[in-house]
Amino acid sequence: MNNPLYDTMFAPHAGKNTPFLHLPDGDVITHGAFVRRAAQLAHAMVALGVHAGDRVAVQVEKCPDMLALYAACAQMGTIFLPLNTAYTAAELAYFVSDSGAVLLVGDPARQAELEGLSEAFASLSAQGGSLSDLADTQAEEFETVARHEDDLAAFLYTSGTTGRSKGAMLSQKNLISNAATLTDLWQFTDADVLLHGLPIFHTHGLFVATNVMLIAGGSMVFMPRLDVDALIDWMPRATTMMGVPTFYTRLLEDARFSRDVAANMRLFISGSAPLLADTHVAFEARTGHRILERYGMTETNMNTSNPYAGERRAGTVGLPLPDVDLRIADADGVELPRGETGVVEVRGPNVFLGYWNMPEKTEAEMRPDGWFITGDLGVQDADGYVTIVGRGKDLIISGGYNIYPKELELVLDAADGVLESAVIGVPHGDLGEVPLAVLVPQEGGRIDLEAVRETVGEALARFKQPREYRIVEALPRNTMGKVQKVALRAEFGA
Ligand code: MCA
Ligand code: AMP
Repeated sequence: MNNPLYDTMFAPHAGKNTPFLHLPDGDVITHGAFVRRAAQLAHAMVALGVHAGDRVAVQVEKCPDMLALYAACAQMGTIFLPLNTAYTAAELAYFVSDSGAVLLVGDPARQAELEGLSEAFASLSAQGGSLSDLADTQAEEFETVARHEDDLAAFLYTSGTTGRSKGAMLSQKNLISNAATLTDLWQFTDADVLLHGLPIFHTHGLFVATNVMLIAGGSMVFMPRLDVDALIDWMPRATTMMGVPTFYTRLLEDARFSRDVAANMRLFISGSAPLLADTHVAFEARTGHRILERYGMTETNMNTSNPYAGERRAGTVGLPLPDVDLRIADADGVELPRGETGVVEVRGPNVFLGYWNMPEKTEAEMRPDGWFITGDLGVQDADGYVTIVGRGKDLIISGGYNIYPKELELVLDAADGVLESAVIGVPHGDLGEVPLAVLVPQEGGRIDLEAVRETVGEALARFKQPREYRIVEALPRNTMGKVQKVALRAEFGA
C-alpha cells in the first residue's frame, strides 16, 4: 500500500453511491461524495502551503467538512490535530505553538480571536468559511501522498498530572490496527447504521466510531451533539450506538425510550468513563440489551472490550483485545498474580509512538520493551476480565472529558487573593464527576469568587471549570506536606 491509512479507510469508498452520513436535515452524503470532498479540501490546504508531515490544528464544530479534513490530511500525509471546540484562545495558543501547526482551521465566528495564533488561519463551519469556499473551486481527485504505516497520522493532546498538555503521537498503524480489530470483534458490516452523537475531536467519536464505520463501510447518523430526541427518533432505523455513560443515563431518564424503540438495534457500546453497574442493569431491564463496555485511552486507542458473543459483565471492561497484551503490574512493571490490584500496562500495535517533543514524559510512561503504563488501577479475574478500580493519576472524568486537577490548580493559585488551591472530583448524577475547588485565601486577605471565576473563564474551557468552590483556612496535609485529597473528598464529596 502507498498510504496505508488512506488506502484502508477512504480509497475503497471512492465512487460508491452508498450512504455514509445521514444529516439532521435529512440530507445524505454518500461515501463517494465524502471522498471527493476530502480531495477538494486537500487541494485547498496545499494551496495554503500545507505539506506532508506538517501539523494542521482543527477546532471546528462537528460537521461533514470537519470529518472530511481528517480524510484530506490522511491523503496528504499531513498530521491531523483535532481540538475540543470548548477550548479558549489561551488554550489553543499552547496547542498550536507546541505542535508547530502550520495551519489553524477554526470557526469563522472566532476568526478575529484566533487568526493571530498560527502562521496561517482558515475558517470552516457547518455553514461554510474560507477553507470550504476555496475547496469548492478545487478538483475532486487528489494524488495520494505515499506514507509508511509508522508515519504519524494524528496528534491528540491529553492533559497530564503536571498540568501541561502532551501531544500523543499516533501512527497510521496505531489507528488502522485498532479499528480493524474492533470492527471484527464487534461484527460491524456495511449493513450497520451507527448513531453518532459524540464529538469528533477525541478518540471515541473519531478513531473508534468513525474508523470502525469506515472499515465496515456502513453509515452514521451524524448528529451535531448528544440529542436524546434525535436518538429516539433515529433508533428504529439504526443498528448500533457508541456513547459515554451520560448517553445511557440520559436515554434512561426519558420515558419514551423503550424496548420497542431499541428493537432494531443490535449493539450498544459504552466507554471513556466508568459505566455504573446500576445503569447496565437498568438498561437491560428497559430494553433487553446488555451494554458492551470497553476501555481505552488517547495514547492507546482501545485496550479491552467485553465480548460481542460471550458474557458482557457489568462493572468490568472485559478482556484484552486479541492483539493487545495487558498486565496488571506493580510499580516496577512486575506482573501481579490474578486477583491482585495494580497498574494496568498495555503493549501492542495500538500503543502510540510517544509524546511530541517530550521524550522525558514518554520515557516515564513507556517501558523500554514497549509496555505503556496507563496510570489506571485495575484487577483481572480468573477468566481474564479486567475491572478498572481506580486511577493512580489525579484525574477527573466529567461526561467523558478528562480534567486534570493540576491544570486548574495552576490557574487558581495565580488568581487574585488565592494562596493555594486543591481541586477534587465530586459525584454528579449526569456527568459522573465534576470538579470542586477548595481555596485558601492569602494571609489577611479575602477571596472574591466572582473575580476567580472570571480568571478561570479566560484560561480554561467551560467543561473544566469548577462547578463549586469552598474556602478553607488551610488544606489538610500529611507529614510529608502533601495535600490529602482523600480528606477533602471525605469532607466535600457529598
Ligand atoms: C458540556 N458541559 C460539560 C460537559 N459537556 N461540563 C462538564 N463536563 C462535560 N462533559 C457544560 C457546558 O460547558 C455547558 O456549561 C453545559 O455543560 C451544557 O453544555 P452542552 O454542550 O449543552 O452539554 P451537553 O450537550 O449536555 O453535553 C454533555 C455530554 C458531552 C453529552 C456529556 O460533554 C459529550 O458528548 N461528552 C463526550 C465526550 C467524549 O467524547 N469523550 C471521549 C474522550 P454552561 O451551561 O455552564 O455554559 S476519548 C476517551 O476518553 C477514550 C479514549 C475512550 O475510552 O473513549
Ligand atoms: P483519555 O486519555 O481522555 O482518552 O481518557 C482515558 C482514561 O479514561 C483512561 O485512562 C481511564 O481512566 C478512563 N476510561 C476510559 N474508558 C473507561 C471505562 N470503560 N471505564 C473506566 N475508565 C475508563
